Parts: sequence; C-alpha cells; structure tokens
Amino acid sequence: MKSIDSNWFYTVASLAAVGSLVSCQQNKEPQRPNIVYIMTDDHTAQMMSCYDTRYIETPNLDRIARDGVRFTNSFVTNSLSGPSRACMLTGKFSHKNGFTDNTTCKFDGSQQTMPKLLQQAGYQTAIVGKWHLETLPTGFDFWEILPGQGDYYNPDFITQNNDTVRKHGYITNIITDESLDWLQNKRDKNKPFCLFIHHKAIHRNWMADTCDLALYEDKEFPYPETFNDTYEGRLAAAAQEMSIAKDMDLIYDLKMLRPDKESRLKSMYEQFYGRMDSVQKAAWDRFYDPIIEQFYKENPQGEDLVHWKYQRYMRDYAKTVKSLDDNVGRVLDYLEKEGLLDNTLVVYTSDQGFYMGEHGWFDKRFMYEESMHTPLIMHLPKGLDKRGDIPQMVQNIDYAPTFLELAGVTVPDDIQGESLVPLLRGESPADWRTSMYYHFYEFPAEHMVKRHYGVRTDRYKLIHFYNDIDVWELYDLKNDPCEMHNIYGQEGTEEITRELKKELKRLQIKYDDPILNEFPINE
Ligand code: SGN
Ligand code: CA
Repeated sequence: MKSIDSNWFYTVASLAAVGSLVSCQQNKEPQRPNIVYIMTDDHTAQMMSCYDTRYIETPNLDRIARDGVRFTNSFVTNSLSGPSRACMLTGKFSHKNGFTDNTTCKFDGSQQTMPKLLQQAGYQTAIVGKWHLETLPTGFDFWEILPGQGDYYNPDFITQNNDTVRKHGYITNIITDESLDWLQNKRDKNKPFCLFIHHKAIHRNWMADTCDLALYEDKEFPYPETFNDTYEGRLAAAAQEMSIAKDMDLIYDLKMLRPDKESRLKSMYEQFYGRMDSVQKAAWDRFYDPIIEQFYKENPQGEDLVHWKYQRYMRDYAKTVKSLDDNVGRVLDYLEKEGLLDNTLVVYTSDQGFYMGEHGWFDKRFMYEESMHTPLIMHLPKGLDKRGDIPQMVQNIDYAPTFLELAGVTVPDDIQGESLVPLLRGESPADWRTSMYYHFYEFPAEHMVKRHYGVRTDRYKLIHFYNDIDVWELYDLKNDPCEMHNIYGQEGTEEITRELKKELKRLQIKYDDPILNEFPINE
C-alpha cells in the first residue's frame, strides 16, 4: 500500500473520491476539505451522552455523532497529554516521536509532522489552546498556546511573537473566541484550512464557568460498579495514587477552601482562585461558600466522606463539560452560517479517557479500558458517506494519515497509523487491524502508575508492568469487561497467553519499540 506506485494511486484515488462530490467550478481545482480538530483534555466517553446516557447531557456533541459518525472502539497509545498530542501530530508511537512522558520530554519540533505536511500541500494551519509539548509549535501559520496546563480563569497565552498575554474570561470561551477569530479574520480564505482547537477543560481541578456552577447540584451520581475495587491479583492497580478516597484533595480538587484548613495542594488552589477578578470571585464564592460551610459543619467521615467527595467530583466535572459542549455548538453554528460545514471534517476527541470513579479512581494512564479508550466522533465533509457507528479499532496515531489522505497528501512510509478514510467512506477493509499496541512510560511520577506495555484485541488484553516490578496481567474482556480478574497464569489460559505474546512481539517488531531488547518475549 505504501510503495511509490501504489501511493500515487492511493492519493489520486482519494482526491478523486473526495473531489468528485465537492463543488468543482470550471478552471478551479477540486475544493479540498477543511479540517477542524477539537481536542479536549481528559474528556471521557462516560461523560458524553452520545456514548453514555447515565450521567449528563451533551446536546452539541450528540449533534456531531447523530449527523456523522461515532467510533465505538477508539483508543490512545499512551494515556497522557503530551504523549497523546505528539502521537496525533506525528502519526507515530511515543518511542518514535520521542515524547514518551510529560515530565522529562521536550517535543522535537524539527521532525516531520502532519501540520507541516498539510502546510506544504497548501493548507492554512492553526492551533489555539493547550499544547503541552514544551517547545514552541512548528508547522502552523497561526498559533496561540497555553503555557503548560494553562489556567481556567483569566488565562495567559503564549503568542506567536513569543509574548505572554493575559486574556480576561473563562478559558473554554476564550479558546473558542480566538479560534473563530482566526477563521473569520486571520486566515487566507483562498486556501483550505486545518484548525486545531485544543481545550484545557476538563483537566483537573475541574473549574466550571461561573454561569454553569449551579448545574447538576440536585443530581445524585451512582457509583460505578467497580468503585469499591480492592485490586486483588493486580499489584500495579493497588500501587497507584489516584484514588478518590485517598488522593483527591479536599481544597484543590473539591474547592473546600477555608483559611483555617490546610491540605497538600491548598496553595495551588489559592493560585487558581487568586486569578479571578472580583466579579468572578463573587460568583464563585456565592456558589461554593454555603457548600464549604455545610461541609465543615457536618464534617463527614469514612464512607460518608467518600460519598461526598464522589458527588462533588462528578458535579464539578459535569458542569465543566457544559461550557465545552456549548462552545462546540458555537463552532458548528459558525461553520454552518459561513457555508463551511458541508466541506469540513469536524473531529471531536480527547487526549485520553478518564476514570469517573471506576476502580475508585480519577486520572488515567493505565492500559485499562476507561483510560485507554478515548471518545471520537466526526462530522464528515461531503464525499464521505458513512453515518452511524464505526466499530473498527482505531488509535490516535491514525488521525495524521487520515487528514493527509483527505488533503491529497501522500502518507509518508514512516507514519505508523492507518488512514481512517476507508472507514469514513463506509468500507470494511478485510485487513483492518485486529490488535493494538500500548506503552505507558511516566513512572516514577504523580499518581504512581507503573510503566507498562501490552496488546489488546477485541476479546483479550495482555499487559506487562515493568521497571520496579515484573508483572503480567491478562483479561478476558468478554467475560470480565471491567478488568477485575487477572487470569494470567491460570490453568486453561496457556494457549491464549502464548498467542497474545506472539502478537505483542509482532507489534513491537512492526513498530520498532526498543523495549523488545530489554524484555525479549519468549513465546
Ligand atoms: C497534572 C495533574 C495530574 C495529571 C497530570 C497529567 N496534577 O500534573 O493529576 O495526571 O497533570 O495530566 S495537578 O495537581 O497539577 O492538577 S495530562 O492530561 O496533562 O497528561
Ligand atoms: Ca489529558
């Protein structure tokens, strides 16, 4: 598929497919589709009503899914922000793009990236919002990024001339305003565009817009069935520090600030709160003060405290999603009003999934389902006819080749992802991947999730935790979808273990992960 000849055919064929149905005025080249890629931070499918109706309503996201496609098996390759962004930009696994973890890496912006290739092919490229790759962006005609994680209120932005500018307001609105301003006033309207809208929300510590604070306060969120997991037979799961009961901070995460109370992360919360102006603070305090007063008066303990923490976590997260959903609606409305929607691919995804109390957790990192999954819904440009669910296994390394193919750019051989365009056309390629590779590196670090790599098929998952431990885990996702029973080494699993190790080794060789030399797999 990737030899020179077939690449040529592939490109011409895809241009023809996309171009044949788009407006092709005389003497003009076929209009190539625009791309709007919206990536939120830590937004998990459990908190999108197009995936899961248990918790909240997200009407604008549902609109994308309803009119377009919903991927039901969409995954990341390394469940963490910087690594996920680097995979998306390069179409390569972390060991190839060099950005393995948030704490020690700097993205090498001189390497080949999808935005650079789009730019070379005549696209206008832009990114607004969270970048999180330490070095400054390359390959963008316009960029305006948050320093590090950014702030919810009155955030700073690093602008293209390397100034830091503080903008007044709430982050999700501002990122959307800047994005729409680029679309309306700053781009070259004679060229197709690729715009990355990278939200900070709903990253920890889940601070909602003041106008949304009152939402979800009457809702009682039921515990997920694995909330009280005791991690039997799963050493790495037992060793993490991302438990709602033990690790979630009352002041920083749950906003119970009072001068006479201390907590480990209090000063960080004071910094965030301190950025608000007097009007924002007044609205914030009007909402949180009565909750704070009642909390310290009632002083819940034990199970009651855990229950209280869970409700507050879910409510804060849910109301922070509201602004995201509203702002996605603004983008869709703008594209529609400007007559751009018909020829624009709109992608909505997250940098990874997140735990909403499953296994008792918040955060991500693990190769377990909730954090390896990431939501992926798309509004398709004309010429791509698939609608509804796409069940094939896809990964975030697939976005780069997808966008390149849509733009009529030859996908370079060293890109490791697969173009999703055949799936978006409604095809079911017989040779689509039936297994996926995953590798997480950030240890020792916050939340203490151990290093691990593994393979997932539609039925099974095999994981090897390494570094300061040497532990294998095997799950049968059909009989144990919540991954509570590690069956590695159990009688009767010999054959499937052998097959999965063989597959894991094949993927490590295929993707050229040097970890194979450190831990050679003996089948
Ligand atoms: C921060 C958070 C962590 C989170 C990482 C990575 N701590 O360090 O809870 O896991 O970001 O998140 S905080 O105290 O600073 O909020 S990522 O999505 O950017 O990878
Ligand atoms: Ca994230």
